[in-house]
Amino acid sequence: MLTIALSKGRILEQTLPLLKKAGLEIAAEELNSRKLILDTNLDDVKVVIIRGTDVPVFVQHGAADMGITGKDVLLEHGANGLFEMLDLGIAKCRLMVAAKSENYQQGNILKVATKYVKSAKKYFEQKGQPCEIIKLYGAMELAPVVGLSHCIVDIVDTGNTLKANGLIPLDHIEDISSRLVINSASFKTKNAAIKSWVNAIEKNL
Ligand code: PRT
Ligand code: MG
Repeated sequence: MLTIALSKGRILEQTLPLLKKAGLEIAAEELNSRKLILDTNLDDVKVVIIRGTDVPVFVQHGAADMGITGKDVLLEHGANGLFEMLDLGIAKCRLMVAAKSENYQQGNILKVATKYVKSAKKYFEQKGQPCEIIKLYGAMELAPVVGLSHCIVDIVDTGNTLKANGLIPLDHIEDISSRLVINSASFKTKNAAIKSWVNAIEKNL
């Protein structure tokens, strides 16, 4: 039995066609049901559809053998207990610094609002910029507008969300896309099955 953890939301929409091309299908009735563990067209493969941030947690602890989630999420989680096997090239975006203007810093300590605490810390540390990270869970764009922070670190795609809130994208931190991750123990114990899925997915990218 193989369990695959998928991120719900925008990543899922782009994941299902990839899996279908690799030979794995989830019936619409399953997807639309309230079940948390979904059956697939294959008796020995089950799927769980969860928050993207929970995917590396399930995979790290072996509750899922494989998973698909954003690189932004993986950078925050760290690589403990899992391998990043494939860049799926879906749900592409950029992790960026954004602010009201280029001269966003006031004082010696930069106030940064973000949900990407680890990535933001690492980025400003490497620049030698002392900063205070203010952890938010959403609506980061609001923070500089209401004076909560000097800048934000957030995902940017079209840039429309920043623009709508009077912010401009400034520094590029990382290119983001969704990745296939594998539980490190499963990679040994279920090696043949996992390898054949990785190959089937990769072949059809
Ligand atoms: O919203 P919730 O907390 O429930 O879940 P989620 O936000 O984790 O799920 P979802 O469906 O939004 O998917 C998030 C994942 O998709 C991220 O982890 C990224 O890997 C990837 N991704 C790709 C994006 C975007 N593009 C994206 N544009 N995630 C978020 N956004 C948001 C961004 O946070 C900002 O608010 O879209 C806005 C910016 O978009 P533009 O086009 O206006 O620049
Ligand atoms: Mg979202």
